[in-house]
Amino acid sequence: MVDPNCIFCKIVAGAVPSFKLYENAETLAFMDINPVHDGHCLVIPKAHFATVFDIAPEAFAAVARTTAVIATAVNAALKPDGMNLIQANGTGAAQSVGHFHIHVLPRQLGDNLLINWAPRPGDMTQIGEVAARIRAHF
Ligand code: DGP
Repeated sequence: MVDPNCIFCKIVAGAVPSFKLYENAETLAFMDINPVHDGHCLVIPKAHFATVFDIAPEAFAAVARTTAVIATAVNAALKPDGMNLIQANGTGAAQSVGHFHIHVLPRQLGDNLLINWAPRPGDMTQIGEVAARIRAHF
């Protein structure tokens, strides 16, 4: 299941570059290009499912297993004040990429983050450096 117009399918295929953290047969974890805080990354199924309403249960389970691994590594690498796992479905929930994904989102005390945050361009050098710190914890 691949959608040729999907940016995350292109990342899975290697046609679009990303800071990959981890992958296995079913899932891929990579850095978010618009990080809210350092360490903000995404976990996706390699197969294309648009939302939680479409994803196969086995694929959701595989994403959940990888998310636990990634969240633990991000926590060890960056020691944030807390962490949210966020998953959006549909425009009303501010889903902007129609390929199922879970945000692993480190938090800082007092950041007053709204769930529907405004995207801001990331610093690619900084994102790459943070990815290396997280990978060191696998
Ligand atoms: P959502 O709004 O919940 O659908 O989150 C989609 C996220 O995907 C958003 O935080 C930005 C990120 N994103 C969008 N395009 C790209 C891309 O080409 N590369 C990477 N690494 N992340 C992307």
